Amino acid sequence: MTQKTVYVLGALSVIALVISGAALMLTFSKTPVQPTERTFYLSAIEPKGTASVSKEPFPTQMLPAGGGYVLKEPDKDGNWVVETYVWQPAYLVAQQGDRVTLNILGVNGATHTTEIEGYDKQFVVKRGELTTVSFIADKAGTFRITCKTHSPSMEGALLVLPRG
Ligand SMILES: [Cu+2]
Repeated sequence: MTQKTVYVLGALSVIALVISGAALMLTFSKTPVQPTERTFYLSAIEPKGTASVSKEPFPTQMLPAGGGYVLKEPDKDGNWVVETYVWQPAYLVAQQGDRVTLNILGVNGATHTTEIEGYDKQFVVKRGELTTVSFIADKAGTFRITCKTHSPSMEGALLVLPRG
């Protein structure tokens, strides 16, 4: 086999690969993606930071009210605490028509009065319990998942991508 033949064969293989790749992409793009089950596992958590006034002064700036942020003044030893309530994870993605199931574990905070806005889902997440909410995501858009007990920080969203 001459070197030129090897080059030609190499070029032909590359062209064949590109064509088969394109055909594969075309096949998949024509296949409608069927609605599926989307199961999410979330937790209601409370990250916390502590510091001593001997190393870090107590902040002078107020945090927004609403229960989502907590700033505790220095104790007798000069230690102060900052904490916030959040969903983990906070942002969920599904496609229109999917069955979405949220399993939410209450880890920190006694209760969380929660709503998925736009889907008319209201429920309370309790510490130590797994709250399960399931529905068909038939509307596309961004739907806030808010805890009324810990605003404004305990907020996430369900992003439902339009199908088609
Ligand atoms: Cu909460």
